[in-house]
Amino acid sequence: MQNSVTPTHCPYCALQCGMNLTPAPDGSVEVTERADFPVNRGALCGKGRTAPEVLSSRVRLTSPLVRSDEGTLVPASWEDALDRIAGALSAVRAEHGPDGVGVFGGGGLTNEKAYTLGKFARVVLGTSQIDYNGRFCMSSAAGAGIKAFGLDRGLPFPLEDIPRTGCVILVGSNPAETMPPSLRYFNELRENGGKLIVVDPRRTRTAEQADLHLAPRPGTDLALALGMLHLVVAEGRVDEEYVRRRTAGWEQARAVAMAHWPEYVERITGVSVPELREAVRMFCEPEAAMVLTARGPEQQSKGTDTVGAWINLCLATGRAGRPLSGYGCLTGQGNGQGGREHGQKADQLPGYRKLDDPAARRHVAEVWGVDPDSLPGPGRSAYELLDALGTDIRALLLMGSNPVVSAPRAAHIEERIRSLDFLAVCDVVLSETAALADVVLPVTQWAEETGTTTNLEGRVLLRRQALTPPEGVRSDLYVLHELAARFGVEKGFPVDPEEVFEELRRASAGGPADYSGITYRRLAEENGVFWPCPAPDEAGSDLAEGEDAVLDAPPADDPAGEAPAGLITAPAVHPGTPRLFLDRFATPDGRARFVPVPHRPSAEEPDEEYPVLLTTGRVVSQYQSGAQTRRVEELNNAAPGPFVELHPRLAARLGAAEGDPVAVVSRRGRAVAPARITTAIRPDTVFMPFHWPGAGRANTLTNPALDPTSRMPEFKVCAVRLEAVASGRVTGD
Ligand SMILES: Nc1nc2c(c(=O)[nH]1)N[C@H]1C(S)=C(S)[C@@H](COP(=O)(O)OP(=O)(O)OC[C@H]3O[C@@H](n4cnc5c(=O)[nH]c(N)nc54)[C@H](O)[C@@H]3O)O[C@H]1N2
Ligand SMILES: Nc1nc2c(c(=O)[nH]1)N[C@H]1C(S)=C(S)[C@@H](COP(=O)(O)OP(=O)(O)OC[C@H]3O[C@@H](n4cnc5c(=O)[nH]c(N)nc54)[C@H](O)[C@@H]3O)O[C@H]1N2
Ligand code: SF4
Ligand SMILES: [Mo]
Repeated sequence: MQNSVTPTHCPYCALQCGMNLTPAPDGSVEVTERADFPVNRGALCGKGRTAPEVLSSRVRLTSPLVRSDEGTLVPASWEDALDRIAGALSAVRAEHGPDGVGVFGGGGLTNEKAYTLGKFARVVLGTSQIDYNGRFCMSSAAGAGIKAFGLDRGLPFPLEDIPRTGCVILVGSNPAETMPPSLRYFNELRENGGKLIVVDPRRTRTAEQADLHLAPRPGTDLALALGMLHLVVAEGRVDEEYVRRRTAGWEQARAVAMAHWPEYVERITGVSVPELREAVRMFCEPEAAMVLTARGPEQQSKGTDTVGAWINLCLATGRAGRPLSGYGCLTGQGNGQGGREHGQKADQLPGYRKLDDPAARRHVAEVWGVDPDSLPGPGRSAYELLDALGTDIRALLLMGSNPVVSAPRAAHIEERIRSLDFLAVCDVVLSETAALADVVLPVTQWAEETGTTTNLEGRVLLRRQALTPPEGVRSDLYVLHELAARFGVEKGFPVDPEEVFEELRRASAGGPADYSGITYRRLAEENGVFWPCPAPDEAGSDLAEGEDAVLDAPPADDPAGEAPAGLITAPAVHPGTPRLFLDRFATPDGRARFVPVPHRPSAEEPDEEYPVLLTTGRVVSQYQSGAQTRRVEELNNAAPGPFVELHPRLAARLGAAEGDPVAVVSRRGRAVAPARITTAIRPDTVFMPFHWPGAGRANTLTNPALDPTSRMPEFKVCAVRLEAVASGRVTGD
C-alpha cells in the first residue's frame, strides 16, 4: 500500500469527490486529481485538497485519554480506556436501566460504522436512546420526501442530469461555498441555455451566478412556494394530465395555494409579485425543470412542510418522476445519505426500515440472531436526546459529532453534557466535546481505513484505505467490537469493514434502501452503485457467503446495464438505480402525494426586544464545527474566525464600522464577533457562520424549536438584537 497511488474519496461533504492519494517517504501525503470519478471529474475544493493535514500526528489524538483524579485528561492504555467505558456504561445500565445510556452518531461515519453503532445500541446496550447529527441536517427533506414520494433519497437523479434540464431552483443552498466542484453542473446548465434561480436571503456567491435571485425573509420559503403555486394555477400552467395520472391530493393543495395571493406572499416574504411571476415563467416554460433544496428551507421548525410546498410546485407542473425533472435535496455530510439509512437514527433499522414495523423488526432481528421482542422501540431525536443528558440519560457514547459547537442552544447543551455521569467520545482530534469526556478514544479516519459512503445522489462508494494509521489509534469498529466483547457479546461485531458490509447487505435486503446487490468488489470496479440495488436473487438475503455477484455484471462498456436484454448473459446483476420514480412513485398506489401546507410563522418572530432576524450557515474554508478544518493552517488563514454579516443600514444604526465587535443577543444567550458589512444581505437579517466555539459561537443564540415531523431544530431563523461593543477586543475563543 505504501508509496502507491490509491483512488479514494474526500472525508468531508456529500459530494464525496474522488481523489488519488500517494504517501511520500517523509510521511506527507500527496493529493492528486482522480479524473475518472464522474461527480467531480478531478476538481477539489480547498478542504479536500488539504484534508491529509488532519492525518498528521501534530494535530490529532494518538493515545486514549482518561480523566484523572485531578480532573485532567491523561494518556492511558487501550485496555484501561475500554475497561473504563464498559464499566461505566454497565454501572449506569444497572442503576438506571438500558435507556440510562445514550448513543450519538454522525452522518460522517461510514455505512459500516453507522450500521454497527445502531446494532451496538440495540443489541448490546439494549437502549432506545440513539440518534445522530443528521437530524440537524436534512431530516426535514427526508420527512417531506417520504410523505410525497414514499421514499427519501437526496437526489432522485445523478448530478449529470442538471446541465440538461431547463431550469433549476436552488432553495437555500450555497454550493459555491458548500460544494464548489458541483458549480460546474450549474454553469453547464446556463451554457446550455437553462435558467438558474437562487432563493436565499443573502446574495451569495451562488446567487451571483443566477439568472434570478429571490431574497426572501428567512423562514418564509413556505409562503414563497405557495405564492408560486398560486400563480401556476392562476396562469393556467398546471399539468392537468400528469396531476390526474400520477398524483393524489391535488384539490386540497390547490385550495391552500389559492388562499395565498401573490400580494399576500409579497408582504410575508419581501419578494415582489413581478419577481414571483418571473420565477414561475422561468420554471414552467422549459420542458423539464428541477427544485433542489438544502439547509435554508429545511432547518426551520416548519422545514418538512416547507419542502412539501416546493414538492407540490413540482407535482402541479409535472416536474417529478420524469426525465430531467424532479425534486431533490442536496444532502450535507460525507455519508449524510447512508448515515440515515442503516440504523443510527432513533426510529430506524437498517435498509431504511422503521423500528416500529413488526416485519422490519423480524427481518433485522433474524440477521442479528436476536429475538425481535428484545429490540427496543424508537427513542428521542437528537436535540431531545442531548437535552435529556444528565437527567434520564446518565452516560453517553459519542462518535462523529461535536455538539458543543454544532447543537442549537449550545450553552445549554454544553451544560447538559457536563452534567453527565459519564461521557465517552471517539474522535480523531480533541474536539470541544471530546475535551469534556471522561474517556477519549483516538480513532482512524478516512484515508486510514476502508468503508463505504453514500453520496448525495444515492451513489454508494468505496472509500479505500490508502495509508497505514499511526501507532496508538484504532478504528471505530474495533472500539465497538471490544466494548461488545466486554458486555459478553463475542460475535456479530466484526472489525473488518467488508464483513460488516456483507451483513449490512443482508439486513438491508428487501428494505427501501436495499444494498443487497452491492459488493466491495463491484464498488471497486464501478464508479459507485446507486441504491436500491437488490441482489439478483429476489430474496436477497439468501446470497451465499462470498458469492461472486460481480461476475455477472453488465459488460464494462455498458455500466448502466442499458444494452438490449438479449446481449446480457443471464443472470445479470442489478445495475443499481440512478433515476427513481420514472414509472411510479414508491407509494402503495404508485402516485405521489400532494400535502396541503398553509404558511405559518417561524417559532420566534422579531419583536420590539429582539427586532432582527439571525440566520446561520457556512463558509467555504471551514467544515461544520471546525474540529477538523480549524486544525489546517491554510483553511484557518482563509477563514480565521466568526463574524456577523450585516447590511450597511443596520451597521449605521448600530454605529458599527467594518471589523468592529458586535454583540448578537437572543433569548438563549449572547455572542460577539466582528462586523462584516455588506449590501449582499437583507437589511432585516444578520448572518453568522457556525464553525467556531467560544465568544463568537453562533449556536449560543439559535433556537431549538423543533419541526413536528422531522424534529429538526430551527437553525435558520431566530430573533436577536444587536449591541455595539464599546471597548472592543473580540476574542476568538
Ligand atoms: N465549506 C463547507 N461545506 C460544507 C459544510 C461546511 O460546514 N462547510 N457542511 C456540509 C453539510 S453537513 C451541509 S448540511 C451542507 C450545507 O450546505 P448549504 O445548505 O448550502 O449551506 P448553509 O450555508 O447552511 O445554507 C445555505 C444557504 O441558506 C441560506 N438561508 C438562510 N436562511 C434561509 C431561509 O430562511 N431560506 C432560504 N431559502 N435560505 C436561507 C443561507 O444564507 C445560506 O447561503 O454543506 C456541506 N458542505
Ligand atoms: N447554527 C447552525 N448550526 C448547525 C448547522 C447550521 O447550519 N447552523 N448545521 C447543522 C448540520 S447540517 C450539521 S451536519 C451539524 C454538524 O455538526 P457536527 O455534528 O458537530 O459535525 P462535525 O463538526 O463534522 O463533527 C464531527 C466530529 O467527528 C469527528 N470525526 C470525523 N470523522 C470521524 C470518524 O470516522 N469517527 C469518529 N469517531 N469521529 C470522526 C470530527 O473530528 C469531529 O470532531 O451541525 C449542525 N449545526
Ligand atoms: S466539495 Fe466536498 S467532497 Fe469535494 S473536495 Fe470539497 S469538501 Fe471534499
Ligand atoms: Mo449537514
